[in-house]
Amino acid sequence: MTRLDEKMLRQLPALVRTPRYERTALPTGIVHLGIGAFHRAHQAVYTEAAIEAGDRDWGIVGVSLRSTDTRDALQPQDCLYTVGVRSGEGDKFQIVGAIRDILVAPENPQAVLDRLCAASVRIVSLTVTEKGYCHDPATGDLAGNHPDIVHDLADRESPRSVPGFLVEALARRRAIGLAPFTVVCCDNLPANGKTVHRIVTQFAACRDRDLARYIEDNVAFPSTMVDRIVPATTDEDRARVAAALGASDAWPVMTEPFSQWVIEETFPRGRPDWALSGAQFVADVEPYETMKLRLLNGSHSALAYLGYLAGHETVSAAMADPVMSAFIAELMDEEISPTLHVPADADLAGYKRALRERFRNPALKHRTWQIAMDGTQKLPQRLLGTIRHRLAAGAAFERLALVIAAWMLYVRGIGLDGRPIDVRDPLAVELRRRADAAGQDPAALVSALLALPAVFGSDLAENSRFRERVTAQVGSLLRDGVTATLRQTIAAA
Ligand code: CS2
Repeated sequence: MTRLDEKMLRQLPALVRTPRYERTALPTGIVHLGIGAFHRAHQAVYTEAAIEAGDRDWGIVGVSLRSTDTRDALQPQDCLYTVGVRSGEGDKFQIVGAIRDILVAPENPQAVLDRLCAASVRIVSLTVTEKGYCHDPATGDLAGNHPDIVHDLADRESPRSVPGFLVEALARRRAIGLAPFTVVCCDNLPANGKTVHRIVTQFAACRDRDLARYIEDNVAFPSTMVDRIVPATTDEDRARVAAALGASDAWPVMTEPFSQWVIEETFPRGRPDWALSGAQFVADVEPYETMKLRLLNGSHSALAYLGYLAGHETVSAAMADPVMSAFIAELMDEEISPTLHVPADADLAGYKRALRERFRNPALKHRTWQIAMDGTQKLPQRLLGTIRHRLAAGAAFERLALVIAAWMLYVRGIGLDGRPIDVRDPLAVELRRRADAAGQDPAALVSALLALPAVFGSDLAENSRFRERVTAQVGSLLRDGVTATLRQTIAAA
């Protein structure tokens, strides 16, 4: 079968949407760090619409910070790829052309710095996942002892980390008299613009105070709330895309119809007209972000740990379990919603209903295992902030405690059925060591894991109510299993 590329575009079936502009003429306006599936199904699609509408300044150069996969797959396709939008009502396909080149940072960090210092580049956007910022998730501060940070402070010319690349590029632009780029974080971090601003300034201050002050005064870091569910692409997806295109695409992305992007309007050097595809520009993103992190991502992590332990491979399979789905609805309504400042234009009940529908989308095979990854980086903003809020209000948090308990059992690396779990987390080895030492004793497991200040801070580790509720739920999961514990938790409330 022929491979998707520039020459193939005109032969694709009429129902497949293709770029309607001259790609080769696009200058690079955006360098995107972390060119994974999420960026390609979200921000790149918004940028594509702006380019199609005539705003030609915004070609994207993607950078992979680790693996060569995306570059190797997309280069033979002239960086073209398919976005497949899947729902119960069928599939829609679009070929996106906004990405013009892909670099692999470890192969040639100098080439990445060169691109970051191009005069045409006005935006650097990021989807590098939570752990990509080399920070302490409990405090949001730069992790000064992270090996990549230690490396990048010693060797400025060939960075490995996000702060290392951003700060070196900003220093070089300043030295040659070029205005800085705007940094747009599109990861699920709390107050993501502010958080990345702080991490970058802290890194710069370790190099040179004056540079830190320059960044402080001159670089914009708008916060954004990004939302679109994008499961990892499977071979079955590739076959589906090939059948629709009549050509093969080695690296398509599959997603849902829903997409949302709420952006703080701080772009001193301009931006694409992302509003054309529905992006909302607001003065304060935080209420939207907290609502999304706590309701969507918090419930997602609940479905991941409880669902995985109950034997559900995907989110939609977990949601098809009536006890699990009743639990998720209660978790949202009773324990998460009361902690939110709902944005004035948001309809909370409608938002939650839509969320549960999205989780049920039977056409998306979103693995619980995928969402379970990197829990130590995700729990603070998804669940622990909500728990702190409930503790301070003297309110119940039985359901939230159950999710933390499920995470604790998950990271032991052995399921309730005795089968091994492939735990992916920057702290996986440490988690395993602590869990092994605790054995089958719930109190010992909870103590061992709560003593991770980067995740729980010191306040939660010392809170006896929190410790007690989580320990009780760990005990219940071990003794009675997931479904009985869900039932008991629902009934107790
Ligand atoms: C998910 C998110 O993998 C995960 O941890 O919770 O990637 C989620 O799908 C997105 O945030 C949806 O916008």
